[in-house]
Amino acid sequence: MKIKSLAALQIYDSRGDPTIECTVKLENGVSGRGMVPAGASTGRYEALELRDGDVQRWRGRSVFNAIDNIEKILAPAVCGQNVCAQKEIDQAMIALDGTDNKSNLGANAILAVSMGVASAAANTQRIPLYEYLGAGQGDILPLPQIQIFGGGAHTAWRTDIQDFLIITVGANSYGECLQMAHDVYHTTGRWLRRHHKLCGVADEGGYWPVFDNHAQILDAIGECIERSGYRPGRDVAIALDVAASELYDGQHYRLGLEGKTFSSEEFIHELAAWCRNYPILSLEDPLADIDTAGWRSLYAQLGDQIQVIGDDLFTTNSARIKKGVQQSLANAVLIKLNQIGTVSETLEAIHHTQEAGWRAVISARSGETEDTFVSHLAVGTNAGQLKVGSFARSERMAKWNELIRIERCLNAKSRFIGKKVFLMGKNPIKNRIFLRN
Ligand code: 2PG
Ligand code: MG
Repeated sequence: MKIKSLAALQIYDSRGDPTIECTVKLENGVSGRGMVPAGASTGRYEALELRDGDVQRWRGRSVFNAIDNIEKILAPAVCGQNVCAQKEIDQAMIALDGTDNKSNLGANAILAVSMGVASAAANTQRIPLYEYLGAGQGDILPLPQIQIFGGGAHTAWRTDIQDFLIITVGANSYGECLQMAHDVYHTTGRWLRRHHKLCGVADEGGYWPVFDNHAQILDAIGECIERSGYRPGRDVAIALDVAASELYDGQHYRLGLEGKTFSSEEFIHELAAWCRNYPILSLEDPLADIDTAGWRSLYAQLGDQIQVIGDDLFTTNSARIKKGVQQSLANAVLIKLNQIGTVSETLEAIHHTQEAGWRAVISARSGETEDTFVSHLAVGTNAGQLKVGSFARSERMAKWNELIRIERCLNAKSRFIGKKVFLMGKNPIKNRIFLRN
């Protein structure tokens, strides 16, 4: 079925910032829609999000130039093409842009079209998006990483570590994961209010807490897991997104909350101590994207015991992932569509990750829309893990809720492997606490 037209709009994301929505219409009247998210702690190797930059209008954040690029440059190339030729369409857009980081036409313009094309293709075939994206192979409901506290760039630097998340390793079904997340999220909210430590809610719906140091935060999560009736580590483990590129000045890491500065090895030492003292199962971006020696060292010390995820390090870029695999820098990759800018390159990045025996963790951004593409991507590719923020705010809940529908749609065919995702592949995690029954 051929593409008839593209219609792009400036809409608003969950931070109230402009973003792009593109509707792809087919000749048979069927359509599909793509909505583009935006990061706050963006990696230096990410594809470029084109903003108009006129400070008099939308504080420079409007996206009308990118929309113009869709209408004037991408539409003539994409219209008339077979909607199911995702790779060819993405390649044509990449060629029209002509840069390595899509800075000419904008990765936001290209991705809006690319996601819209995939949705329209699924719709015209009358199959769910997860089935289309995974060519019918996807049946695993992901284990969620759910944010309890937000920090870093998402809370005006009230804490340095960006995400304090939970992984419900004791759950036996996707539904049970959400029930456990509900318990821990609300217990934590009550606990914070009682202890006068609640400052508000962070960008992704997690609490914005007021603590004196990071150890207190980790203690609080452990206590709230227990108060919810779960065993820290055995039922509910902790995951951190350190987002360490934001803490690094090229030589040192700084934890402003403690007023401490660390060399790379000292920072690894600090993180390793946290991993020993707290039920931490997963560390994302523990080091800066340019600190390759640090990554190698941390992975050699901790890589067999915890999941080590590269986000800013890899930016969903297949070439960077392949290099990271060769250098043994991590054992998992965070996957974000807008870091690379097309659906087919995202699928390729997931493929290279899984081929290396690493885990792919599908992720939303801190600035999101009501689009649920990532829920379908997680199931379609059997990624086994999904991170979309907290257990609050509709742009987050839309993703968790879509998986309830997908589970129903898959019916008896759905699988939930839960914590077994950490035991799979060429890099199984041999952690003493979490993976016992
Ligand atoms: C991350 C994401 C989501 P942002 O760093 O993993 O938590 O944040 O979208 O701001 O990059
Ligand atoms: Mg991250």
